[in-house]
Amino acid sequence: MENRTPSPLDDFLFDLNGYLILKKAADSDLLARLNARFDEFPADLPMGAWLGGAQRRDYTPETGLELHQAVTLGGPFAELIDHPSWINYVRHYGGEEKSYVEGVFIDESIASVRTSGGHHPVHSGGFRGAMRGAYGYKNGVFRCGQINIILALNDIGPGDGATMIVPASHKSNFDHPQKGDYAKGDRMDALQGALPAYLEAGDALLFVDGLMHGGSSRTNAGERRITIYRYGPIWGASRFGYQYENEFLDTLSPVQRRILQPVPPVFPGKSAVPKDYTMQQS
Ligand SMILES: O=C(O)CCC(=O)C(=O)O
Repeated sequence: MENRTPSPLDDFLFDLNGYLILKKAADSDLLARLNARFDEFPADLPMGAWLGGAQRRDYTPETGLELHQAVTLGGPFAELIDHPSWINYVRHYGGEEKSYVEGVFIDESIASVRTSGGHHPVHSGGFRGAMRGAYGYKNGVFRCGQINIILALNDIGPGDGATMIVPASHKSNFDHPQKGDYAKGDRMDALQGALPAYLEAGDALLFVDGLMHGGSSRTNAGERRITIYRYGPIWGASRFGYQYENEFLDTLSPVQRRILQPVPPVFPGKSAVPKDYTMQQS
């Protein structure tokens, strides 16, 4: 598969709205292999329990099963790291192009299963947004702090708990008066200005984390299955402190490895003078 490259229209729409939908990003073979692995997830995995190198860590009590460090599940999950449908997009928008720290780092990778009643309260937005997820464009280059790729593993339509986004809210100067309280689990279904991102299996939703977003209530039976991979600059750090075992990193291609660990750790007395790891990752 050829690497897809953002077009001038993509740049215009991403700048305007803060998100893009990449149609048919994953093919049916990759979807089948990811879904086969999801079929094996134990539904009763307790919060905090590990599945290999991945840990159940639900963002809220109502998001449903969220396996962090999903990338360590290997195979199809590792293929997503530098997937040709989006790697050039995330490098372009979040990879500090044309600087001495060019490249991307995956900050979080999540496999998410949502069942009826589940949702994720709205969060982010330009108003008092963290630098970590901020939208930026200056002097002809994008400088976004975090670009999320949500890949739909099954069709997500009305009632399925679609991710919702508030277009253009990455540039908001005001708080949304109906935002509600994340900590209280307020639902975003009726939030004015929010749109559900309906996806067909294999489509990917790309957005800057500084866009207001969350997950609408799932009301249908069955499961919504997605992966969430968050890409940021190479000098970033894991939000929750997760580290990779060298045995796992050794299974990856050099490009994939650099995306998970752009700057290998240097321990006192143990290494030669460190290299400058600010090389391009292609
Ligand atoms: O689960 C969803 O649809 C939204 C996910 C989300 O809000 C997030 O990962 O920050």
